[in-house]
Amino acid sequence: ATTAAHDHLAQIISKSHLETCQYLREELQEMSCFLQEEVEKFQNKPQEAMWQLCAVKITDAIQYVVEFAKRIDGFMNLCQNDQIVLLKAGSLEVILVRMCRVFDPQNNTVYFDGKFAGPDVFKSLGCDDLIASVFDFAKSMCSLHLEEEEIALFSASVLLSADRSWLRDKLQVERLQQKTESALQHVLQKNHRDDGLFEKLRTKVSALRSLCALHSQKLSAFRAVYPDTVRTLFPPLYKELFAADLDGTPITLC
Ligand code: 4D8
Repeated sequence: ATTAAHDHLAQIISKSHLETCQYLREELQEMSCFLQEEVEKFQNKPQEAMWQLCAVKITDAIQYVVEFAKRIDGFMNLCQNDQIVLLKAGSLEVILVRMCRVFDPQNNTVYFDGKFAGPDVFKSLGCDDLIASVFDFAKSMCSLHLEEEEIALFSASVLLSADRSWLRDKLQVERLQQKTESALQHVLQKNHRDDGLFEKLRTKVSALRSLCALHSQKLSAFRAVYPDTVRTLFPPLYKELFAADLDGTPITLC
């Protein structure tokens, strides 16, 4: 494709990203960290209540990712099955990519529920290993110092992964992903980032897959102990994406 075609796609995807990423990085600069007594309030929550809070927060963030997907050229032309397959497999991955925008690597905190929170805030989830891995991931994403346009295109290429199971038209997704990736490479070149960054991002893709697999494991373990909490208190969209095997929740994605 031509430079103009790459620029055009990069622009559309950046615009969609900026319009759907909830916070501007600058807005968050003035935000403070939770105080010790606030941290303790999170830590003293019952496990179910903290899980529910996180499920609600993740669901909010996912709704913005769905909006992002809908604005990507070509995504809406995919059949509904493939749109759902891509969102099911990729929306949490995109959230974890977006997390690096609201992560402060200096003091290992992330913007959560109004302030910056360290891993200790999530203690009552009982998933210390998952939280530690997610924070490590965010830290290493931050060390790549991606620009907003690069984050946008990387998020889009994660979402448009053509190797997801159950895709009906793999070829069509592959074409979209290839276009997005070559626009990303073009932008990296333009930004003089051809220092192996594209290859580093590939390794991030496999890290994302492990993190999401770990999240699913934690959810099934939690669900085994607290089935009613999940059934009655978790957002339907969260269940549909991560626990659809539980009950036949109707499709609310598209
Ligand atoms: O813009 O929507 O406000 C994380 C969740 C981010 C999980 C959210 C979370 C985000 C993952 C809450 C719980 C990333 C932003 C806020 C809420 C993504 C952990 C921290 C969004 C970017 C930061 C800021 C726990 C928002 C990983 C998940 C584990 C469970 C056991 C449920």
